[in-house]
Amino acid sequence: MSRLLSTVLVTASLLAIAICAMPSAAAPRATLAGDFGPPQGAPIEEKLVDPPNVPAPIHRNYPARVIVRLETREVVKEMADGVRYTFWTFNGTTPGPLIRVRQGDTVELHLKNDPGSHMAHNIDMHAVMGPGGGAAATVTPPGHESVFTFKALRSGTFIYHCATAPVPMHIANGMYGLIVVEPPEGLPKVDHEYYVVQGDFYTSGTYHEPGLQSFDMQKLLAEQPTYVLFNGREGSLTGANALTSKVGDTVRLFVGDGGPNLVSSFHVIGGIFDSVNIEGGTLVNHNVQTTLVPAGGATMVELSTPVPGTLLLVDHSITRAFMQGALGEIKVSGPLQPQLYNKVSSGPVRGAAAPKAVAAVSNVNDAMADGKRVFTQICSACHQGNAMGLPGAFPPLAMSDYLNADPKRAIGIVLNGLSGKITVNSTGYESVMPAQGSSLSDGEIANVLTYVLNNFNNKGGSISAAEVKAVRAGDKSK
Ligand code: HEC
Ligand SMILES: [Cu+2]
Repeated sequence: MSRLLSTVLVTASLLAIAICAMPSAAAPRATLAGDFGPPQGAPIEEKLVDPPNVPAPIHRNYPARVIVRLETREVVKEMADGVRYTFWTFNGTTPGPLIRVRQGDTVELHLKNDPGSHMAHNIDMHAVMGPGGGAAATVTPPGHESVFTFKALRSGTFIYHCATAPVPMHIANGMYGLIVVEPPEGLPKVDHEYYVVQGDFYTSGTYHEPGLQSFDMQKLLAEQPTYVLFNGREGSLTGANALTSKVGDTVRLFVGDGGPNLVSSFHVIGGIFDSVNIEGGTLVNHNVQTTLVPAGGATMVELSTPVPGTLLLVDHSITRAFMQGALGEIKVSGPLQPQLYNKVSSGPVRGAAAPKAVAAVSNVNDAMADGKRVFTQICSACHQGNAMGLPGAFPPLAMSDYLNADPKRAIGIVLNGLSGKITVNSTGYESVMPAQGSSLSDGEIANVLTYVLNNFNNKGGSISAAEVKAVRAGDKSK
Protein backbone atom coordinates (compact mmCIF):
# COMPACT_ATOMS: atom_id res chain seq x y z
CA MET A 1 0.00 0.00 0.00
CA SER A 2 1.30 3.39 -0.82
CA ARG A 3 1.99 5.64 2.05
CA LEU A 4 -0.56 8.13 0.82
CA LEU A 5 -3.31 5.55 0.58
CA SER A 6 -2.74 4.25 4.10
CA THR A 7 -2.92 7.78 5.49
CA VAL A 8 -6.22 8.35 3.73
CA LEU A 9 -7.65 5.07 5.08
CA VAL A 10 -6.59 5.80 8.66
CA THR A 11 -8.05 9.29 8.46
CA ALA A 12 -11.30 7.96 7.05
CA SER A 13 -11.70 5.35 9.76
CA LEU A 14 -10.98 7.91 12.48
CA LEU A 15 -13.59 10.15 10.95
CA ALA A 16 -16.09 7.30 10.96
CA ILE A 17 -15.48 6.71 14.66
CA ALA A 18 -15.92 10.40 15.36
CA ILE A 19 -19.20 10.53 13.47
CA CYS A 20 -20.55 7.47 15.33
CA ALA A 21 -19.66 9.09 18.67
CA MET A 22 -21.60 12.26 17.88
CA PRO A 23 -25.28 12.21 18.89
CA SER A 24 -27.58 12.47 15.94
CA ALA A 25 -28.77 16.03 15.53
CA ALA A 26 -32.36 14.82 15.23
CA ALA A 27 -32.49 12.92 18.55
CA PRO A 28 -33.86 15.00 21.46
CA ARG A 29 -31.48 15.62 24.29
CA ALA A 30 -32.13 13.29 27.21
CA THR A 31 -32.73 16.15 29.64
CA LEU A 32 -33.11 19.82 28.95
CA ALA A 33 -30.56 21.56 31.14
CA GLY A 34 -32.49 23.21 33.93
CA ASP A 35 -35.39 20.74 33.95
CA PHE A 36 -35.27 19.48 37.52
CA GLY A 37 -38.40 17.35 37.37
CA PRO A 38 -41.86 18.15 38.70
CA PRO A 39 -42.41 20.64 41.53
CA GLN A 40 -42.20 19.17 45.02
CA GLY A 41 -43.74 20.12 48.37
CA ALA A 42 -46.54 22.58 49.01
CA PRO A 43 -46.85 25.57 46.64
CA ILE A 44 -44.99 28.64 47.92
CA GLU A 45 -46.49 32.15 47.90
CA GLU A 46 -43.78 34.55 46.79
CA LYS A 47 -43.42 37.45 49.26
CA LEU A 48 -42.93 40.49 47.07
CA VAL A 49 -41.38 43.72 48.38
CA ASP A 50 -41.07 47.23 46.96
CA PRO A 51 -37.90 48.31 45.12
CA PRO A 52 -35.03 48.85 45.85
CA ASN A 53 -35.54 45.88 48.18
CA VAL A 54 -35.50 42.28 47.03
CA PRO A 55 -36.93 39.04 48.43
CA ALA A 56 -34.56 36.97 50.60
CA PRO A 57 -32.14 34.53 48.94
CA ILE A 58 -33.48 31.03 48.31
CA HIS A 59 -32.16 28.16 50.42
CA ARG A 60 -34.31 25.39 48.94
CA ASN A 61 -32.68 22.33 47.40
CA TYR A 62 -35.71 21.13 45.43
CA PRO A 63 -37.91 22.57 42.68
CA ALA A 64 -41.21 24.02 43.93
CA ARG A 65 -44.37 25.56 42.56
CA VAL A 66 -44.07 29.30 43.30
CA ILE A 67 -47.16 31.49 43.18
CA VAL A 68 -46.51 35.09 42.09
CA ARG A 69 -49.30 37.67 42.22
CA LEU A 70 -48.95 40.83 40.16
CA GLU A 71 -51.53 43.52 39.60
CA THR A 72 -51.30 46.13 36.85
CA ARG A 73 -52.31 49.57 38.09
CA GLU A 74 -52.33 53.00 36.45
CA VAL A 75 -51.29 55.51 39.11
CA VAL A 76 -50.33 59.19 39.26
CA LYS A 77 -46.98 59.59 41.03
CA GLU A 78 -44.12 62.06 41.12
CA MET A 79 -41.20 61.43 38.76
CA ALA A 80 -39.34 64.45 40.19
CA ASP A 81 -40.20 67.04 42.84
CA GLY A 82 -43.43 68.70 41.72
CA VAL A 83 -43.55 66.72 38.46
CA ARG A 84 -46.44 64.25 38.27
CA TYR A 85 -47.02 61.54 35.70
CA THR A 86 -49.50 58.74 35.13
CA PHE A 87 -47.36 55.64 35.54
CA TRP A 88 -48.60 52.26 34.36
CA THR A 89 -47.21 49.78 36.84
CA PHE A 90 -46.94 46.27 38.13
CA ASN A 91 -48.05 46.44 41.79
CA GLY A 92 -48.00 50.24 41.90
CA THR A 93 -44.25 50.72 41.52
CA THR A 94 -41.78 51.34 38.70
CA PRO A 95 -40.07 48.95 38.42
CA GLY A 96 -42.55 46.29 39.54
CA PRO A 97 -41.38 44.02 42.36
CA LEU A 98 -38.34 41.80 41.83
CA ILE A 99 -39.46 38.18 41.52
CA ARG A 100 -37.03 35.59 42.86
CA VAL A 101 -37.24 31.88 42.11
CA ARG A 102 -34.95 28.86 41.81
CA GLN A 103 -33.95 27.26 38.54
CA GLY A 104 -36.35 24.37 37.89
CA ASP A 105 -39.24 25.99 39.79
CA THR A 106 -42.65 26.13 38.20
CA VAL A 107 -43.97 29.66 38.43
CA GLU A 108 -47.71 30.15 38.69
CA LEU A 109 -48.19 33.77 37.67
CA HIS A 110 -51.46 35.51 38.52
CA LEU A 111 -51.82 38.74 36.55
CA LYS A 112 -54.70 40.90 37.73
CA ASN A 113 -55.64 44.14 36.01
CA ASP A 114 -57.06 46.76 38.38
CA PRO A 115 -60.72 47.55 37.54
CA GLY A 116 -59.72 51.24 37.47
CA SER A 117 -57.31 50.68 34.56
CA HIS A 118 -58.03 52.19 31.16
CA MET A 119 -55.93 49.68 29.25
CA ALA A 120 -55.49 45.96 28.88
CA HIS A 121 -52.05 44.80 30.05
CA ASN A 122 -50.04 41.59 29.91
CA ILE A 123 -46.55 40.36 30.73
CA ASP A 124 -43.58 39.18 28.71
CA MET A 125 -41.04 37.54 31.02
CA HIS A 126 -37.61 37.06 29.53
CA ALA A 127 -37.14 34.09 31.88
CA VAL A 128 -39.83 32.20 29.95
CA MET A 129 -39.20 29.87 27.03
CA GLY A 130 -42.40 29.99 25.01
CA PRO A 131 -44.44 32.34 22.83
CA GLY A 132 -44.20 35.99 23.81
CA GLY A 133 -42.57 35.08 27.12
CA GLY A 134 -46.11 34.65 28.39
CA ALA A 135 -47.56 37.72 26.73
CA ALA A 136 -50.00 35.72 24.62
CA ALA A 137 -51.26 33.85 27.69
CA THR A 138 -51.72 36.89 29.91
CA VAL A 139 -53.62 39.56 27.97
CA THR A 140 -55.83 40.93 30.74
CA PRO A 141 -58.58 43.56 30.35
CA PRO A 142 -59.37 45.88 33.29
CA GLY A 143 -61.01 44.01 36.17
CA HIS A 144 -59.86 40.58 34.93
CA GLU A 145 -57.22 38.09 36.03
CA SER A 146 -55.08 35.71 33.98
CA VAL A 147 -53.16 32.76 35.33
CA PHE A 148 -50.22 31.29 33.49
CA THR A 149 -47.51 28.81 34.49
CA PHE A 150 -44.00 28.32 33.20
CA LYS A 151 -40.96 26.42 34.23
CA ALA A 152 -37.87 28.55 34.97
CA LEU A 153 -35.47 26.51 32.85
CA ARG A 154 -32.51 28.85 32.84
CA SER A 155 -30.83 30.76 35.66
CA GLY A 156 -30.05 34.44 35.36
CA THR A 157 -31.38 37.98 35.84
CA PHE A 158 -34.18 38.72 33.41
CA ILE A 159 -36.42 41.66 32.54
CA TYR A 160 -40.18 41.36 32.51
CA HIS A 161 -42.36 43.98 30.86
CA CYS A 162 -45.81 44.65 29.53
CA ALA A 163 -46.12 43.74 25.87
CA THR A 164 -49.51 45.19 25.02
CA ALA A 165 -49.72 47.37 21.90
CA PRO A 166 -48.38 49.96 21.59
CA VAL A 167 -45.58 48.19 23.44
CA PRO A 168 -43.17 51.17 23.57
CA MET A 169 -45.83 53.23 25.30
CA HIS A 170 -46.60 50.62 27.98
CA ILE A 171 -42.89 50.32 28.70
CA ALA A 172 -42.28 54.10 28.57
CA ASN A 173 -45.00 54.47 31.20
CA GLY A 174 -43.08 52.24 33.60
CA MET A 175 -44.27 48.65 33.06
CA TYR A 176 -41.18 46.57 33.72
CA GLY A 177 -39.25 44.78 36.43
CA LEU A 178 -36.80 41.94 37.03
CA ILE A 179 -37.12 38.24 37.69
CA VAL A 180 -34.06 36.53 39.17
CA VAL A 181 -33.77 32.79 38.61
CA GLU A 182 -31.15 31.55 41.06
CA PRO A 183 -28.97 28.60 40.06
CA PRO A 184 -29.71 25.43 42.10
CA GLU A 185 -26.74 26.05 44.38
CA GLY A 186 -27.88 29.65 45.05
CA LEU A 187 -25.90 32.87 44.76
CA PRO A 188 -22.74 33.66 46.77
CA LYS A 189 -23.47 35.34 50.09
CA VAL A 190 -23.21 39.15 50.19
CA ASP A 191 -24.01 41.71 52.87
CA HIS A 192 -26.53 43.83 50.93
CA GLU A 193 -28.73 43.25 47.91
CA TYR A 194 -30.56 45.99 46.00
CA TYR A 195 -32.65 46.37 42.91
CA VAL A 196 -32.32 49.16 40.36
CA VAL A 197 -33.98 49.49 36.97
CA GLN A 198 -33.26 52.32 34.56
CA GLY A 199 -35.91 53.68 32.23
CA ASP A 200 -36.33 56.59 29.82
CA PHE A 201 -39.41 58.83 30.09
CA TYR A 202 -41.01 61.15 27.57
CA THR A 203 -43.02 64.01 29.05
CA SER A 204 -44.90 66.81 27.31
CA GLY A 205 -43.07 69.41 29.41
CA THR A 206 -39.37 70.09 29.63
CA TYR A 207 -37.13 68.61 32.34
CA HIS A 208 -38.39 69.72 35.76
CA GLU A 209 -41.41 71.53 34.32
CA PRO A 210 -43.83 71.20 37.25
CA GLY A 211 -47.35 69.82 37.20
CA LEU A 212 -49.03 66.78 35.69
CA GLN A 213 -47.17 65.78 32.55
CA SER A 214 -48.60 63.85 29.65
CA PHE A 215 -46.80 61.28 27.51
CA ASP A 216 -45.08 62.74 24.41
CA MET A 217 -45.20 60.39 21.41
CA GLN A 218 -42.97 62.62 19.26
CA LYS A 219 -40.16 62.54 21.83
CA LEU A 220 -40.56 58.75 22.08
CA LEU A 221 -40.22 58.37 18.31
CA ALA A 222 -37.19 60.64 18.28
CA GLU A 223 -35.78 58.61 21.20
CA GLN A 224 -35.17 61.89 23.02
CA PRO A 225 -36.36 61.37 26.56
CA THR A 226 -37.03 64.18 28.98
CA TYR A 227 -35.99 62.02 31.92
CA VAL A 228 -33.72 59.02 32.37
CA LEU A 229 -34.47 57.58 35.78
CA PHE A 230 -33.49 54.86 38.19
CA ASN A 231 -36.57 53.26 39.74
CA GLY A 232 -38.99 55.66 38.09
CA ARG A 233 -38.27 58.73 40.11
CA GLU A 234 -35.53 61.30 40.35
CA GLY A 235 -34.22 60.99 43.89
CA SER A 236 -35.52 57.43 44.35
CA LEU A 237 -31.99 56.42 45.41
CA THR A 238 -30.53 59.65 46.79
CA GLY A 239 -30.59 61.54 50.09
CA ALA A 240 -32.87 59.79 52.57
CA ASN A 241 -33.53 57.09 49.94
CA ALA A 242 -29.86 56.30 49.29
CA LEU A 243 -28.75 52.67 49.32
CA THR A 244 -26.50 51.91 52.28
CA SER A 245 -23.46 49.80 53.03
CA LYS A 246 -20.72 49.64 55.66
CA VAL A 247 -16.97 49.74 55.38
CA GLY A 248 -15.81 46.23 54.50
CA ASP A 249 -19.21 45.04 53.25
CA THR A 250 -20.17 43.63 49.88
CA VAL A 251 -23.13 44.85 47.81
CA ARG A 252 -25.00 43.02 45.06
CA LEU A 253 -27.05 45.05 42.61
CA PHE A 254 -29.62 43.49 40.33
CA VAL A 255 -29.68 46.07 37.54
CA GLY A 256 -32.16 46.17 34.71
CA ASP A 257 -32.85 48.49 31.82
CA GLY A 258 -36.52 48.69 30.94
CA GLY A 259 -35.85 51.15 28.12
CA PRO A 260 -37.90 51.50 26.01
CA ASN A 261 -35.03 52.99 24.02
CA LEU A 262 -31.78 53.77 25.78
CA VAL A 263 -28.92 51.41 26.58
CA SER A 264 -27.29 52.10 29.94
CA SER A 265 -23.54 52.49 30.54
CA PHE A 266 -23.99 51.51 34.16
CA HIS A 267 -21.25 52.72 36.48
CA VAL A 268 -20.73 53.35 40.18
CA ILE A 269 -18.57 56.44 40.71
CA GLY A 270 -15.98 55.49 43.32
CA GLY A 271 -16.49 51.75 42.91
CA ILE A 272 -15.21 48.86 40.81
CA PHE A 273 -17.40 45.85 40.16
CA ASP A 274 -15.69 42.80 41.70
CA SER A 275 -17.90 40.73 39.45
CA VAL A 276 -20.36 41.31 36.65
CA ASN A 277 -22.70 38.63 35.38
CA ILE A 278 -22.55 39.89 31.84
CA GLU A 279 -26.00 40.67 30.45
CA GLY A 280 -27.46 38.87 33.47
CA GLY A 281 -26.22 35.47 32.25
CA THR A 282 -23.68 33.00 33.60
CA LEU A 283 -20.50 34.49 32.16
CA VAL A 284 -18.72 36.40 34.94
CA ASN A 285 -16.24 39.20 34.37
CA HIS A 286 -14.14 40.73 37.14
CA ASN A 287 -12.79 44.19 38.03
CA VAL A 288 -15.10 46.11 35.73
CA GLN A 289 -15.62 49.90 35.78
CA THR A 290 -18.66 50.32 33.52
CA THR A 291 -20.96 47.67 32.13
CA LEU A 292 -23.51 47.93 29.35
CA VAL A 293 -27.08 47.07 30.17
CA PRO A 294 -29.14 46.68 27.00
CA ALA A 295 -32.69 47.93 26.77
CA GLY A 296 -34.76 44.90 27.71
CA GLY A 297 -31.74 43.42 29.47
CA ALA A 298 -30.14 43.16 32.87
CA THR A 299 -26.97 42.52 34.76
CA MET A 300 -25.97 41.38 38.23
CA VAL A 301 -22.98 43.16 39.74
CA GLU A 302 -21.17 42.85 43.03
CA LEU A 303 -18.90 45.44 44.58
CA SER A 304 -17.01 45.90 47.82
CA THR A 305 -17.17 49.11 49.82
CA PRO A 306 -13.81 49.35 51.62
CA VAL A 307 -13.88 53.14 52.13
CA PRO A 308 -16.57 55.32 53.78
CA GLY A 309 -18.40 58.03 51.86
CA THR A 310 -20.94 58.32 49.07
CA LEU A 311 -20.70 56.32 45.84
CA LEU A 312 -22.80 57.47 42.90
CA LEU A 313 -24.82 55.20 40.63
CA VAL A 314 -24.93 56.66 37.14
CA ASP A 315 -25.60 55.96 33.53
CA HIS A 316 -22.14 57.06 32.35
CA SER A 317 -23.72 58.48 29.22
CA ILE A 318 -23.30 61.19 31.75
CA THR A 319 -25.68 63.88 30.55
CA ARG A 320 -28.43 61.51 31.64
CA ALA A 321 -26.99 61.34 35.15
CA PHE A 322 -26.59 65.03 35.83
CA MET A 323 -29.23 66.59 33.61
CA GLN A 324 -31.95 63.97 33.19
CA GLY A 325 -32.11 62.28 36.58
CA ALA A 326 -30.20 58.96 36.29
CA LEU A 327 -28.40 59.34 39.59
CA GLY A 328 -28.38 57.20 42.74
CA GLU A 329 -26.24 56.91 45.85
CA ILE A 330 -24.71 54.23 48.03
CA LYS A 331 -23.83 55.73 51.39
CA VAL A 332 -20.99 53.80 53.00
CA SER A 333 -20.67 54.31 56.75
CA GLY A 334 -17.74 53.44 58.97
CA PRO A 335 -14.32 54.64 60.05
CA LEU A 336 -11.98 56.45 57.64
CA GLN A 337 -9.45 54.19 55.91
CA PRO A 338 -6.52 56.56 55.28
CA GLN A 339 -4.27 53.75 54.06
CA LEU A 340 -6.79 53.20 51.21
CA TYR A 341 -8.05 56.71 50.53
CA ASN A 342 -6.64 59.90 51.97
CA LYS A 343 -7.07 63.55 51.15
CA VAL A 344 -3.67 64.97 52.00
CA SER A 345 -4.32 68.70 51.69
CA SER A 346 -6.02 71.32 49.61
CA GLY A 347 -5.51 75.04 49.39
CA PRO A 348 -4.29 77.79 47.12
CA VAL A 349 -1.20 77.02 45.07
CA ARG A 350 1.83 78.54 46.78
CA GLY A 351 2.97 81.68 45.02
CA ALA A 352 -0.37 82.14 43.26
CA ALA A 353 -1.25 85.75 42.71
CA ALA A 354 -3.15 87.16 45.65
CA PRO A 355 -6.51 88.63 44.71
CA LYS A 356 -5.95 92.03 43.21
CA ALA A 357 -6.66 94.98 45.43
CA VAL A 358 -9.97 96.76 44.97
CA ALA A 359 -10.21 97.28 41.25
CA ALA A 360 -9.46 100.85 40.28
CA VAL A 361 -12.78 101.57 38.68
CA SER A 362 -13.65 105.18 38.96
CA ASN A 363 -17.12 105.53 37.51
CA VAL A 364 -20.32 103.63 37.09
CA ASN A 365 -19.80 102.96 33.41
CA ASP A 366 -16.40 101.41 34.00
CA ALA A 367 -17.83 99.35 36.85
CA MET A 368 -20.58 98.04 34.57
CA ALA A 369 -18.12 97.24 31.79
CA ASP A 370 -15.90 95.40 34.23
CA GLY A 371 -18.90 93.54 35.65
CA LYS A 372 -19.96 92.52 32.17
CA ARG A 373 -16.45 91.22 31.48
CA VAL A 374 -16.44 89.11 34.65
CA PHE A 375 -19.92 87.84 33.91
CA THR A 376 -18.99 86.84 30.36
CA GLN A 377 -15.70 85.25 31.36
CA ILE A 378 -16.84 83.38 34.44
CA CYS A 379 -20.50 83.36 35.42
CA SER A 380 -21.91 82.73 31.93
CA ALA A 381 -20.14 79.37 31.71
CA CYS A 382 -22.76 78.00 34.07
CA HIS A 383 -25.55 80.57 34.32
CA GLN A 384 -25.46 81.00 30.49
CA GLY A 385 -24.90 84.15 28.45
CA ASN A 386 -28.54 85.18 28.77
CA ALA A 387 -28.40 84.41 32.53
CA MET A 388 -31.33 82.01 32.14
CA GLY A 389 -29.36 79.10 33.63
CA LEU A 390 -29.86 75.49 32.60
CA PRO A 391 -32.80 73.39 33.79
CA GLY A 392 -31.81 70.99 36.53
CA ALA A 393 -28.23 72.23 36.75
CA PHE A 394 -27.74 75.99 37.04
CA PRO A 395 -30.33 78.41 38.40
CA PRO A 396 -31.13 81.57 36.46
CA LEU A 397 -29.66 84.89 37.49
CA ALA A 398 -32.20 86.59 35.21
CA MET A 399 -35.32 87.68 37.11
CA SER A 400 -34.06 85.53 39.97
CA ASP A 401 -36.38 85.91 42.95
CA TYR A 402 -33.63 84.35 45.05
CA LEU A 403 -31.06 86.98 44.05
CA ASN A 404 -33.46 89.93 44.22
CA ALA A 405 -34.81 88.95 47.64
CA ASP A 406 -31.40 89.51 49.21
CA PRO A 407 -28.72 90.86 46.85
CA LYS A 408 -26.15 91.10 49.67
CA ARG A 409 -26.45 87.35 50.27
CA ALA A 410 -25.01 86.92 46.77
CA ILE A 411 -21.66 88.35 47.97
CA GLY A 412 -21.08 85.32 50.16
CA ILE A 413 -22.25 83.03 47.37
CA VAL A 414 -19.70 84.35 44.90
CA LEU A 415 -16.94 84.47 47.52
CA ASN A 416 -17.50 81.05 49.03
CA GLY A 417 -19.64 79.14 46.53
CA LEU A 418 -22.98 77.51 47.25
CA SER A 419 -24.26 73.96 47.60
CA GLY A 420 -27.37 72.22 48.86
CA LYS A 421 -30.99 72.69 47.98
CA ILE A 422 -32.22 76.12 46.90
CA THR A 423 -35.38 77.26 45.14
CA VAL A 424 -35.19 79.87 42.40
CA ASN A 425 -38.38 81.03 40.69
CA SER A 426 -40.20 78.06 42.23
CA THR A 427 -37.80 75.52 40.73
CA GLY A 428 -35.56 73.47 43.01
CA TYR A 429 -31.81 73.17 42.40
CA GLU A 430 -29.41 70.95 44.26
CA SER A 431 -26.03 71.51 42.75
CA VAL A 432 -22.66 73.05 43.52
CA MET A 433 -21.31 76.49 42.67
CA PRO A 434 -17.56 76.63 43.32
CA ALA A 435 -16.09 79.54 45.32
CA GLN A 436 -14.82 82.43 43.21
CA GLY A 437 -13.26 84.40 46.08
CA SER A 438 -9.65 83.43 45.46
CA SER A 439 -9.64 84.38 41.80
CA LEU A 440 -11.79 87.53 41.89
CA SER A 441 -10.98 90.77 43.68
CA ASP A 442 -13.47 92.59 45.91
CA GLY A 443 -13.97 95.11 43.13
CA GLU A 444 -14.63 92.48 40.49
CA ILE A 445 -17.19 90.74 42.68
CA ALA A 446 -18.87 94.06 43.42
CA ASN A 447 -18.91 94.92 39.73
CA VAL A 448 -20.27 91.61 38.49
CA LEU A 449 -23.06 91.58 41.05
CA THR A 450 -23.93 95.20 40.26
CA TYR A 451 -23.93 94.31 36.57
CA VAL A 452 -26.22 91.31 37.11
CA LEU A 453 -28.57 93.29 39.37
CA ASN A 454 -28.99 95.97 36.70
CA ASN A 455 -29.45 93.64 33.76
CA PHE A 456 -31.48 90.56 32.85
CA ASN A 457 -34.71 92.15 34.16
CA ASN A 458 -33.45 92.17 37.74
CA LYS A 459 -34.61 94.87 40.10
CA GLY A 460 -31.45 97.00 40.18
CA GLY A 461 -29.23 98.03 43.09
CA SER A 462 -25.52 98.04 43.65
CA ILE A 463 -22.86 96.27 45.64
CA SER A 464 -19.69 98.07 46.64
CA ALA A 465 -16.17 96.74 46.94
CA ALA A 466 -16.20 97.77 50.58
CA GLU A 467 -19.21 95.50 51.21
CA VAL A 468 -17.42 92.58 49.58
CA LYS A 469 -14.33 93.34 51.61
CA ALA A 470 -16.36 93.33 54.81
CA VAL A 471 -17.89 89.93 54.04
CA ARG A 472 -14.48 88.53 53.17
CA ALA A 473 -13.02 89.88 56.42
CA GLY A 474 -15.97 88.52 58.39
CA ASP A 475 -15.36 85.06 56.89
CA LYS A 476 -11.69 85.21 57.86
CA SER A 477 -12.38 86.13 61.46
CA LYS A 478 -14.71 83.11 61.87
C1 HEC B 1 -19.25 76.36 37.76
C2 HEC B 1 -20.59 76.84 37.62
C3 HEC B 1 -20.90 78.21 38.19
C4 HEC B 1 -20.23 79.39 38.01
C5 HEC B 1 -18.96 79.61 37.23
C6 HEC B 1 -21.00 80.39 38.71
N1 HEC B 1 -22.08 79.84 39.31
FE1 HEC B 1 -23.46 80.81 40.44
N2 HEC B 1 -24.38 79.04 40.82
C7 HEC B 1 -24.02 77.83 40.31
C8 HEC B 1 -24.86 76.82 40.86
C9 HEC B 1 -24.81 75.33 40.52
C10 HEC B 1 -25.73 77.45 41.74
C11 HEC B 1 -26.80 76.77 42.61
C12 HEC B 1 -26.14 76.09 43.80
C13 HEC B 1 -27.09 75.20 44.57
O1 HEC B 1 -27.90 74.49 43.96
O2 HEC B 1 -27.02 75.22 45.81
C14 HEC B 1 -25.43 78.85 41.69
C15 HEC B 1 -26.10 79.83 42.38
C16 HEC B 1 -25.88 81.19 42.26
C17 HEC B 1 -26.67 82.24 42.87
C18 HEC B 1 -27.92 82.04 43.75
C19 HEC B 1 -29.07 81.50 42.97
C20 HEC B 1 -29.71 82.43 41.94
O3 HEC B 1 -30.01 81.96 40.84
O4 HEC B 1 -29.93 83.61 42.23
C21 HEC B 1 -26.12 83.41 42.50
C22 HEC B 1 -26.61 84.80 42.88
C23 HEC B 1 -24.98 83.12 41.67
N3 HEC B 1 -24.86 81.77 41.54
C24 HEC B 1 -24.18 84.07 41.10
C25 HEC B 1 -23.05 83.79 40.34
C26 HEC B 1 -22.16 84.79 39.82
C27 HEC B 1 -22.33 86.29 39.97
C28 HEC B 1 -21.17 84.13 39.17
C29 HEC B 1 -19.95 84.71 38.48
C30 HEC B 1 -19.04 85.44 39.33
C31 HEC B 1 -21.44 82.72 39.29
N4 HEC B 1 -22.58 82.56 40.00
C32 HEC B 1 -20.64 81.73 38.75
C33 HEC B 1 -23.00 77.58 39.41
C34 HEC B 1 -22.07 78.50 39.01
CU1 LIG C 1 -49.40 47.48 29.76
